[in-house]
Amino acid sequence: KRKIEELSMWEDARAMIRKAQAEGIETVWDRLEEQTPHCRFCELGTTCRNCTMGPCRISPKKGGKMQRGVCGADADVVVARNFGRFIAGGAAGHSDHGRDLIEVLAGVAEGECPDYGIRDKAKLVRIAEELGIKSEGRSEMDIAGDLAEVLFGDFGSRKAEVAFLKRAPESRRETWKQLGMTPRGVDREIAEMMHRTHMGCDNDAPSTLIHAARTALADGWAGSMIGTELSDIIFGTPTPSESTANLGVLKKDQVNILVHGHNPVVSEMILAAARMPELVARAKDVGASGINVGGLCCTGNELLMRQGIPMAGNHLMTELSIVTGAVEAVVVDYQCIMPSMVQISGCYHTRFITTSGKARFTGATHFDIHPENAMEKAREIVALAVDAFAERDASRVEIPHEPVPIMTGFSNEAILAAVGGTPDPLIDAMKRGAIRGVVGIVGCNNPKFTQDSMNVGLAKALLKKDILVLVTGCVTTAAGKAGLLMPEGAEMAGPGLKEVCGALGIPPVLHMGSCVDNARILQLCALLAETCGVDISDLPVAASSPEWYSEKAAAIGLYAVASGIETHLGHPPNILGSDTVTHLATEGLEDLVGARFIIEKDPEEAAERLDKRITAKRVGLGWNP
Ligand code: NFS
Repeated sequence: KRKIEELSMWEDARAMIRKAQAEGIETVWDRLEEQTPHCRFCELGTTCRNCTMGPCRISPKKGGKMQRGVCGADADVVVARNFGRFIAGGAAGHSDHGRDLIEVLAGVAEGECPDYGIRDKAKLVRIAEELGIKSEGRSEMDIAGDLAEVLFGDFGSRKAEVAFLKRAPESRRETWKQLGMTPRGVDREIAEMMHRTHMGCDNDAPSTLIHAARTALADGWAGSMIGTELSDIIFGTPTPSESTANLGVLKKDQVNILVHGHNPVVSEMILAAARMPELVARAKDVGASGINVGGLCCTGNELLMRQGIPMAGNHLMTELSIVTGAVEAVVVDYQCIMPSMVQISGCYHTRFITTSGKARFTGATHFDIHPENAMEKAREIVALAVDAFAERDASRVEIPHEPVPIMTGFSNEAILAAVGGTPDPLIDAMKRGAIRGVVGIVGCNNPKFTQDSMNVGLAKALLKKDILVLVTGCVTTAAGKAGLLMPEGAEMAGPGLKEVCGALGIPPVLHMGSCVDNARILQLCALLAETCGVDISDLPVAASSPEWYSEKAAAIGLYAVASGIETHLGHPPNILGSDTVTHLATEGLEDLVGARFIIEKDPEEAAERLDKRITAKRVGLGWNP
């Protein structure tokens, strides 16, 4: 059995794991132990359940029995098919999220969603113009309607390429064209991935992988990018602000509501309802001093970036947040929500509330929220949470420790504004080596790792090498808890980065948002490449997802690599059963798209390898290494 210290690097997590154990509450780590050892065939990616002649498994022993499934598929084909479907799942998640924002925008334009509006009018006009929609002399609602129309079109089958693809450098688009990797439509690429991996279709591993990359690119340059840009238009483009993080953000004397999931469409309404005087008064009536809304995972990131709400935690803190006994309600939309949270909520007075028809949980209280009725439902939900406060058992409340301060809100717009409006000062700082490179550390927690040890270890190792770190998703709270999201964190950086951060008053690790907001990083890379007159793969930039777990994270990794950004993973996807697929991912892709995956579980070693790439790219650009 692993010691508590091996499960998480954080004191707030360890305290809650101890409390859960004392109270007999099962957590993700208990279930991982029960599931270990995992099925070896599944780990290698060599099980196939795509038809009922099987299920089949391919033996890792070369030359022996079971080298092919009943249909004749070998390990390469089975692994590639499984990986392709894995990517399709991730791309579907981000992209369906993006589509939900188009629906809100369309609803706003038609006057059917009175609870939503256009908070960033300038961005609406700017994006519309970028996509060829005339704005002059037209009403905002007309422009919004046209923008929604164009972006709905990105999901279909009638375009040669998705709209935002033109943001990518010409050279990159040419590479995609040559390889047959140009994403045409989000739903099209995902559906085609499912088709190709049906028995009897794409039986050539590299061909399947190329389409997997195309599907991932549809996510990055359309689904996710639409999610980000429209969220900014509807809810406001983030600007730098301060907040706090860790379980200490929960308040003993207040009604605590945690928002969990991904889409700001619901959580923004919950926050607005929680700030309504009549609901605050209702909270006071039940003996609380107010209503406190905290964030978990990516919907937390969305509200942190735009509204500065405190972050209670990342993926592995979600179960533990309820164990504090101080949470009246967890309000979820979709993605990354452990079904076990229903059971854990049931051990306390916590109301577990679902809001999306796409993500129902047996045993939860469901409010069917649509853009048309969102505020009315949000008020009902907050009222329910307030009333639950009366049932809180004070003897079971334990809020671990003081929250730490964090800085957030670094959208591309904010970063460019901070350096004077154009990318040039940033490029100059990179040229002279004050900032030697940029690495986006993104993604999840996975109970197979000591929580956040890789996320934080890698960030710290890179900072020392004067590499600026960008974070999104669940790495945000990790970096925040480690003190890296404050300007003072620059003390941990090398001399060059420390100087730049000091001059600008910014942290050495910049929080850029949720996981769909990795599209911001893509766009930033494209902008840097265009300004330098090179391809994205020529830049001294890289990406990493040290503790990733989800299909979505794999899709992000693949669109990063396919966009020319070398990407480190702390552990491999389930592909090792195929030499062809493994070789392509870790070597062959370099020749095709100018980047590849690095698999490395030691953070220092991973930093070395990313640094090597950055150094080589600096030399290539004629910059001092
Ligand atoms: Ni990203 Fe966000 Fe977190 Fe991982 Fe899940 S919340 S979309 S998948 S676990 S970073």
